[in-house]
Amino acid sequence: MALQALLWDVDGTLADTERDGHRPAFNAAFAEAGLDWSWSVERYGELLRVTGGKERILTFLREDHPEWLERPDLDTTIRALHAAKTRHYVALLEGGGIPLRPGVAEVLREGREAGLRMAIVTTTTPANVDALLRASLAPVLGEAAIGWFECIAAGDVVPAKKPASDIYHHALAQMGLPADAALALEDSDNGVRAARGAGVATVVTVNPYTAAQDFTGAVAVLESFGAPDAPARQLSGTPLPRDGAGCFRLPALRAAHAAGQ
Ligand code: XBP
Ligand code: MG
Repeated sequence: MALQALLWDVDGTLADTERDGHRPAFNAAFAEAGLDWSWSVERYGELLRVTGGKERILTFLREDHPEWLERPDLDTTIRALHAAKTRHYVALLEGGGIPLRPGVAEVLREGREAGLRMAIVTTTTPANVDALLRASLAPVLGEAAIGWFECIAAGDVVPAKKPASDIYHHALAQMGLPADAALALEDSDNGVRAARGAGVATVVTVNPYTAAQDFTGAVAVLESFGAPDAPARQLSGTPLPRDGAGCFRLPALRAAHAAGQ
């Protein structure tokens, strides 16, 4: 089936939000609550194997502070910490934003101009998506670009987060789209498993936290989509075509989708 839609992951794919966005927001929430927990860049990388902020805090407590699991208010405490973390994350983005990754704006624009449908398919909290689109996407592509995503599938709307495929099934159902008409853009092994489990062909753009992961099932793995001043390498998979400046753009994604059928 011809490519009809691009399904975008957010964290690590649209922008490198984890190390300098989510991580400091978690740490600010811990400090605000009077807790002496602080996630280093390295420790956060380990905790990233668990998607979802509330789930990540619970995993951290299991591993580093098991005595907390006995507390009757554990669930409430995690929810409160996570709500504070979301507040800090949104404020951080509003205070300056985190840039879109190389080539993301160009691929979005080409997709839009070609009449492709687009959606967000993410584990992160909806308020975080909204903040990122406003702070990082709108200044580059204009306010109207926020509306290019006909569906924002995010957070707790499904019971199981990535690597479960629920969020992809949810987005496809919302869009009335068969899986083989879509291409997923992801940055992590959990994302690939989620998309592939729903039957959606997937292209990966890695980041420093995910570069060593196993992307079995992805059609292609790229460093990034690339920019004219910073062309990207393809790391594995079906060789994808580049444009004259050495970048991966919509023709590359169409080729990836065709190869993934
Ligand atoms: C992203 C995540 C998220 C963020 C934090 O995964 O794992 O949990 O780290 O978001 P993906 P919340 O890129 O696969 O969507 O704290 O809002 O859960
Ligand atoms: Mg991601």
